[in-house]
Amino acid sequence: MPILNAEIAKQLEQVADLLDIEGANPFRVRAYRRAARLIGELPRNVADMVAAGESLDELPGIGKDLAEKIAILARGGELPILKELERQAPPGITALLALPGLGPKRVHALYEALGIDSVAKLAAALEAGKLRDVPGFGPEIEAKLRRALAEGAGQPQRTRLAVAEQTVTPLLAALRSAEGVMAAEVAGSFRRRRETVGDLDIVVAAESPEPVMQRFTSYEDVAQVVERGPTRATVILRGGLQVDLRVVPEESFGAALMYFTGSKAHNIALRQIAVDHGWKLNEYGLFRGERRLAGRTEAEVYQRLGFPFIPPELREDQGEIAAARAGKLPKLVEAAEIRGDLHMHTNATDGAASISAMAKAAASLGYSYIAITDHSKRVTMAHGLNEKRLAQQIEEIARFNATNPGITVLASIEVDILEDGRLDLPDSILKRLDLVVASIHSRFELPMEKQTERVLRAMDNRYFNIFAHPTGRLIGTRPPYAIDMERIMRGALERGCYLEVNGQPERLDLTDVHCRLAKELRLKVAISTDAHRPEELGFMRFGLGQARRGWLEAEDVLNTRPLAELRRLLKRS
Ligand code: DGT
Ligand code: CA
Ligand code: CA
Ligand code: ZN
Repeated sequence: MPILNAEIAKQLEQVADLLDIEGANPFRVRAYRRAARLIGELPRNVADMVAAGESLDELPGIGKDLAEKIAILARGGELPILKELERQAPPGITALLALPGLGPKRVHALYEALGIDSVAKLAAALEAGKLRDVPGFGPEIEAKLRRALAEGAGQPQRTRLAVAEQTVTPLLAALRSAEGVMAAEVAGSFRRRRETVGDLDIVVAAESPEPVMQRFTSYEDVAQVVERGPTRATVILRGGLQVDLRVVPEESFGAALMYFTGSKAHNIALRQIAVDHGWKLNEYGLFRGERRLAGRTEAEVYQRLGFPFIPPELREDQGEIAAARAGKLPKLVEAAEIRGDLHMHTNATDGAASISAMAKAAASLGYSYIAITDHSKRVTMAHGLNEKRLAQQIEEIARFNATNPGITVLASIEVDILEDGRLDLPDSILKRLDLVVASIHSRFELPMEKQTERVLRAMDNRYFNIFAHPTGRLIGTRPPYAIDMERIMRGALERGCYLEVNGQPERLDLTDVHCRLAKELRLKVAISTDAHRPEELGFMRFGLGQARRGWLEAEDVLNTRPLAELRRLLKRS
């Protein structure tokens, strides 16, 4: 999907907020707010306008400078001024904006008068009765804030896994290069591949903790050192993400990694098992009295407890311990088992690359097939394909396949499911495709019954194969639409259709819970990236994380099958 006007507007609004908090010139702030509102309400898609080379400074109230910034955003780029403002602002301060009654002006006043730059400091100031001295604050707003805080408002935002990953990679490299470090790994929800993380937890094995602690707290991206002890520290990075570090001796590394990987519920269950043996399990190891039974590796600790290694994605106390005990742990699907990717876009619609560039990138991942699934005509902002353009693409794919034996490109489409359950293109063209991926891009608000029937009716079309991003949610910004997933899955089984786990970091639907349901019903799923550029084929790792959290094995996944078998599976009777 191209950048939506709403997304551009949101970033302009963020610039305005941060400028306002900083106490910048009100005219400048107002220019950004006006632009945000204009873009948000514009009937046309700004990304399209930019792509078509139209100049934006003809829009009312948009000067050359703002037009350039909007164009950057419309092309999917980052706004330097926003990055800079975010870097300068105290890390927790924007969280205050989420509280009732607190706009940027009042946040500015709180910061000026009392140095309040986080929800925690605000809570403390309220407690101490200090707020009433700040201009513009009174008993009413105080009461409102108290109530909101009591209800848990302003809690730190969770960070999407992919965003956290950008932080993790360089940070781990920095820690691994510190003197005397033997191993450094991320634990916590990140390692369990949750969709979002509250904070990062890093475990390091080192000869002595001091050099690692030093490297960690002086890391260039650290905005604030919250806590620092001899073997543990907590920092907040410039983007606002918190990182907990724990340094342990090598003989405890496995036990510490296990402890900080969690989940808490999994840990508690394991600890109980240790206690039942008369042992003790903690972050230093598994002990009988003073004697260490295990701790150097996780596998060793699990083994001593009587289990095989339990993959982190399963450690949620959702039956994995009983399964391990019974020798019935699933053999979770792995990256090396993926043979192809069944959902991606090209520059024929809103993707950035050609068919051949996508195919070559896929071949370099070792895939033997991909499906090209551009949007259909209804999705106008993505310049969706009509019958004629799709027919041309089918021919282009045939030409590519004829001259490139390394990988098979399947002709496909991401066809829009219309409100009444019809598909956006006629059967006469759908039947010429190798497979049909279908999805919803409109009328998210239909009641559950209607939404469910809409999709079932679409599946009645004999060319429908895979229902893509089946909940429509965008993590943190758009809730899932109401749909009866079990009915959809049973409907898919009856008709010979499949559902997708979408690897885009803000989608990741089906969820883990849905994956488990699919497995229980014996419905296979496709794990697809929905890539809009070659690098995004790597989003397979996020889809895999979700599928693994849902206990899926290779045979549960459509795109682990060799091409011939895939074709058989896609054939509807
Ligand atoms: P998050 O950060 O909210 O996404 O989730 P986690 O699972 O990363 O939780 P976090 O960062 O609070 O703690 C990391 C791990 O440390 C957690 O998964 C298990 C372990 N842990 C934390 N607190 C406790 C506790 O009170 N008891 C036990 N047994 N383990 C704990
Ligand atoms: Ca964590
Ligand atoms: Ca933590
Ligand atoms: Zn797509």
